[in-house]
Amino acid sequence: APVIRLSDYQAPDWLVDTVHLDVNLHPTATRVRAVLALRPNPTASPAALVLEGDGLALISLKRDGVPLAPDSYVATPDKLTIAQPPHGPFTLEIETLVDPTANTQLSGLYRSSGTWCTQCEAEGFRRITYFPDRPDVMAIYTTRIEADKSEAPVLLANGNLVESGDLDGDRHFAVWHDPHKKPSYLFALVGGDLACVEDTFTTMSSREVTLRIYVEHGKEGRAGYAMDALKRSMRWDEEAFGREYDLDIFMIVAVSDFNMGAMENKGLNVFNDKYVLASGDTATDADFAGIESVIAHEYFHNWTGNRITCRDWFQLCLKEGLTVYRDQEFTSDMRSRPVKRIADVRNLRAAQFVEDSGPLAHPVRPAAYKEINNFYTATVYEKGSEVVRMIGTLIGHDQFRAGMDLYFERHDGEAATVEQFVQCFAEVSGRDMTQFMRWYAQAGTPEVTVKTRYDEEKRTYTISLKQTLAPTPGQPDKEAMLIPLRMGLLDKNGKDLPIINAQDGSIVRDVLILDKPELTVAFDGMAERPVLSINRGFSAPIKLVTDLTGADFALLARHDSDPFNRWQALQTTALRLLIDNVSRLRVGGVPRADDHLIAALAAILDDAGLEPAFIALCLMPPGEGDIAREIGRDIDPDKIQRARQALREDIGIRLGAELSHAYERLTSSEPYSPDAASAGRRALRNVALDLMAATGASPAFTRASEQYAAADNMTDRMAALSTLVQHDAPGRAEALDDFYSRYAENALVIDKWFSLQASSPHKSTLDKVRALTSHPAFSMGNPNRVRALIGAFAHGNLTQFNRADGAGYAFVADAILEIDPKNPQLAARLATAFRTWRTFETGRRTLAEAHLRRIRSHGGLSRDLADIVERALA
Ligand code: HT7
Ligand code: ZN
Repeated sequence: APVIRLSDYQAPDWLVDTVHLDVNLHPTATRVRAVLALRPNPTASPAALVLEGDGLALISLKRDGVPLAPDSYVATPDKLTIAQPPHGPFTLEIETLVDPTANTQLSGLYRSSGTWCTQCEAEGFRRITYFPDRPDVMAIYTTRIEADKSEAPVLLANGNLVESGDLDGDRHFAVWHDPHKKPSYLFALVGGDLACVEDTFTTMSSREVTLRIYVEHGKEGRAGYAMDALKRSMRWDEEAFGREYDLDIFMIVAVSDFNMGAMENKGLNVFNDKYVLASGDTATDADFAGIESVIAHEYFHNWTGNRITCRDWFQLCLKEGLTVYRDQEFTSDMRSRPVKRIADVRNLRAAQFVEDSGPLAHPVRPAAYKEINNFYTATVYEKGSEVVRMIGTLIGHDQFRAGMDLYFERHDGEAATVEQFVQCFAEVSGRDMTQFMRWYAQAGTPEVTVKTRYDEEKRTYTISLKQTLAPTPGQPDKEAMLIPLRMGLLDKNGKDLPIINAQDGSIVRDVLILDKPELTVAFDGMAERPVLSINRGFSAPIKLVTDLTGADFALLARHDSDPFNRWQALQTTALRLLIDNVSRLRVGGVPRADDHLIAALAAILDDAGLEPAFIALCLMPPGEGDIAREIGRDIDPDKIQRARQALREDIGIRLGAELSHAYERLTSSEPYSPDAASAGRRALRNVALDLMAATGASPAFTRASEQYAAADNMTDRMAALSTLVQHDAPGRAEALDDFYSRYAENALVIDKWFSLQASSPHKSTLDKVRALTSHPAFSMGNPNRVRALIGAFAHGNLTQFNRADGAGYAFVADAILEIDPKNPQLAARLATAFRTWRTFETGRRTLAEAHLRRIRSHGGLSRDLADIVERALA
């Protein structure tokens, strides 16, 4: 496949002012008539007109209403070329035929449980009609849809409904007009027999907007939370960013076959039903939180993505990183800011740091790609959000908001670039952002080493910082980054000291700016050695290595005014212990215990002033993936699992009474509510249960069994089941069977049942997972099922995917090859599980590599999968 490079960007030759689509829905032969009003781009010099296609069959072609002579164009499934188009504007009428039922890729027009729907990002519109399918071609769309009334009583497209009516022979039609210019990737249509939940929202300028959520019949009762989240998102965007909704109607359609979470099509968001449907007895607190953030994310795209879109796909972070930042801020305001920050950082480290340190590492704004679908990554999304957050840290809240206002005002209706975005903040703040731009261009996670020194005589405290950035694919040498480190200094009682730094301007407010390879900063007037709290709130997405002692971390864990660093101090302490214990286990030793860590955890558990959700996070030791990442090479996953289990057991034994007390205290007789405070109490109670069960003591298993049976909500039932399954407790099999029979009718709940079994560290897991692929509820054709079972195994089960005998790799490689011909995007995403292969000990490394090579040598791989496998092996 050819490499597409940012440096080759050229403005489009032809522009499209309007698109009139006439879509005649049929299960296997949908006819699409597209009338494009084309005009030469005044800033380019058009020669031929070349429109993209993908698997299309052309039926007819007219220019200004007149059929084109067959020798005046060339149409292949992938391209339509008119060698000598007119010199001025003209209309092109293109008729194509597509087969939605055969479309298993879920890109373009496809069917999901009988519903016709579209997915056009990134390059799906070209699977519907020939088009200049690039985001900088923005047009006004009018869509007429025609279908059998009985098969598709609901016909939807972007914008506002302008006409509808009945036709002969049980047919009917609807015409939708979207007054806003948009790129083709935001086009959508839906046709089906769907139920609808309706509400209204009054905007800040008193306009009433109709809100509709379409779901399968019988599922209306599970759309209420999504509707509530939508209304809160709309209000928040007005209050936090001054952004108002801009159509008369906003629609969401939930479908059960979807490659990602959701899609922000203008006025007609299409969602994976996992991110719409929830009730207390079918969805966990985490599911509710997921729905809230995805609903918000897609809604926020209306301004960051739709009104202002991307000039080209290299600018993907312009809409995705910024919109993730906005949805994270929304959740922080709706729920707990510290808890959200910790959750986001855990996720960033687990997904993005791993990506950044392996063969698939790429900059937040990649410079080249072969398959754009493979760049919807944690780097573009989550690191992209961190980069936006750092701009806020550098220039402060008010200037950040002013920069956003300028961006909205200046670029509304445009396809913009990252430079244009950052320029807005440079202008409002007067700050030179040249060096900061390296965050968009250089891949890899910077490592900052901090050494501290206290001079008792001079009463100065000195911090020496050093930054390094390891080579990543295609980037052997790196330049110094501009790293904003929010910091504080604590006295021996844990109180914040004033930061007095007379020497230079490297500290602004409480932010230390590291912009050189090395920097030394001195603080004067220190009567005693302070304790450094640095990278507060995780102000920069870096790896931090400090010379802080165990006692320093104990002080931070107990007193830091920054809750993130309180949690981080505990994590760092636990990680140091775990890594030491992995080393001990590898030479045949036994894990040691850490009294200080246990004491610190006891203090947190006992601190009535802390939110339960925060305490729950503090009690959870670093995950197996965190430990593996920290070790970085020659990894033995079994030892990691044992070291972590030993720590959990130690916590469970030594804090048994406190955990039991917390468990009882947090037992509630209130009816279920998904609000953050109630969810936090459940989180802590369930962490306590799991730690008690880690001891292997039967009373804990009895408690888990009782909780499973008595639960009035999915969070508690699932947590109890998970404890039974993860610890291989007696009663595990019965509980799993019971769970299946209770929820057999609900595919989204059965996905939890698949995932739970796929994540068990037990050595029988692979056999179970293999057997489950033949279960009637499983399907290789449905992305949610595949992710729930095989994805959970490959991405979430460190020991069993990376089995020493390579059987985990063999199974996942086979699944990838089976999925690829049907759904390349899904196969490629699954294949990223192999990206860590070089970090394992020789035996596993050799086996993983062999399976990657086996995939690569398989004939007829999709471009998506070939790209991932080639980069993973490079
Ligand atoms: N912008 C959306 C991305 C997306 C997507 C990309 C490729 C293939 C299928 C897809 N479905 C959705 C989702 C978002 O970030 O909001
Ligand atoms: Zn997005």
